[in-house]
Amino acid sequence: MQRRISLIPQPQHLVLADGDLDLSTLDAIAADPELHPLAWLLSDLLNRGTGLRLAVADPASEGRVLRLRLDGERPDDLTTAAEAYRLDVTPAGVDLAAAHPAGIARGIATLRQLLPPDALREAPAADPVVPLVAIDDEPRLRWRGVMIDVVRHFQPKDFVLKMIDRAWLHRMNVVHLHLTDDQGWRFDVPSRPKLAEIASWRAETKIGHARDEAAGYEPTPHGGIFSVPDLREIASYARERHIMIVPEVNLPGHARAVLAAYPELGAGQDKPVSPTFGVFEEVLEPTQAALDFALEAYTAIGEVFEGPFVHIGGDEVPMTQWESSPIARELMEREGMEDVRGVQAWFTKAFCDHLAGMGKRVIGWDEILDGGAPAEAVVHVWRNEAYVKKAIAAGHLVVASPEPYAYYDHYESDDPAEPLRIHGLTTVDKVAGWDPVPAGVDGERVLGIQCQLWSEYLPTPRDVEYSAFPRLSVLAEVGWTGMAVREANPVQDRLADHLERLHAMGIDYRPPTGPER
Ligand code: TNX
Repeated sequence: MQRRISLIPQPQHLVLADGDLDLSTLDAIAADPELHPLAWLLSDLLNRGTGLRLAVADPASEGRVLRLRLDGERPDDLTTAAEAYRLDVTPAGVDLAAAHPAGIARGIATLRQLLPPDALREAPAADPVVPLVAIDDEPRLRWRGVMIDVVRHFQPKDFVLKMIDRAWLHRMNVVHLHLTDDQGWRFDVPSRPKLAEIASWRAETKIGHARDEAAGYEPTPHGGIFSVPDLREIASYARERHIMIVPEVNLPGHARAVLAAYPELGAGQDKPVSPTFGVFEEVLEPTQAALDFALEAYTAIGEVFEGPFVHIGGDEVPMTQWESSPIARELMEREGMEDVRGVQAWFTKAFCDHLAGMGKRVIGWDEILDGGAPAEAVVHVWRNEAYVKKAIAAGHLVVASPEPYAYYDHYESDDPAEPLRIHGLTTVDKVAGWDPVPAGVDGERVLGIQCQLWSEYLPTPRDVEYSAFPRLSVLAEVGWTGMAVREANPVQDRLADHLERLHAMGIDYRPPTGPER
């Protein structure tokens, strides 16, 4: 019988041979010293799901081993070459080689998918047996991410760690944390104590859909904040798995929570942390005090997460307050700005300069293009693909998250039994058919793709994962393989087998057959 092997994402080259390798017949995991942390992680995961105990040994070990080794000249971080790997499973053992430790991390994810799905459980439930294969693999795109919105509904640290693991299993490499918005501020800046005291809590939350005014309010306060040690733990957890955390501090708009704590940084209205969702006109005033606050927040977050990118948000910034603000007028005159959108550009440039001084690069939502942004800022496109072209024409690199394909707070079908979602319709088939590099676009300018889990209507981790999976699995495929691979071997055909993995990992996914009733 033809053996079936259903990996997601599909590796670029895979040759399956007859027979299996029982990892319990191996002596050890032999690894280069630099790879020992990954080797121990793999050892621990094998132990949990299968009961196997493989010690980590030095690379000179002879005999039958599971070998992890660095091979060839080291590519730069965040290149496709950095994530390339070769995985050979033969009767003699396992050989996983890569030029960069990130490639070893991706190869481990593939090896875990070669095991029986039950090996992904938290206690021994499967034999440590893998098919004999030769895999030669490398992603199509450099940035394959998922955004978690811990603001609209706070999602606890353990859930963030789980999502890092899930991203890892799908060979994704970015977890973007949306940490600040109108409805809350979710990371502690000890020098600004009112962020924890005031901005991280809201007194009530709008029930049902924003449109449904009669639905009323849930009167229970909602909140939460990550302490500095929480953030450090998230940072280390991601680093061990070669996943980049991109922290987002969304300014100068979506600022209701900051302004509830520090009203003097805005135009002076005294309003609470927002209990409703949408776009609000409150923004930071373009004063030195507001800028100092923002830069302090960026310094704090940039120090905790050592990765090269900080997300400055910048979406949906209404200009109404600045239009009538004498302070904004004065700035416009001083800087010779003709358009009030220049005020946002003034913030964007100051954020970019400050973060560049910390050795960081900025990424911001595509609205940063409207008033102009320094060319080194990466543009995170969310509105539609026209902005991919616009951003590239303006000299930027792009991360593509266009709403129709990458927003998993959208409905999954038009079945009225679907749970409440914000709007939209983003089916598995639609995600699977998405080519993130539209015709006529230089693929080198598209850093990659990302899906977004906005949580206005996803109040608990269970809701987030139900809406994320399996669409996120399909998105991982879209970032890893090109259209030719996906046409020859549709990801939908591999999904049923993959759902067994999601189930074993304890993920409460939405069944592709329809919502549960
Ligand atoms: C638009 S995408 C927003 C978010 C919402 C989301 C809901 C973006 C940059 N801004 O504030 O949560 O739509 O789908």
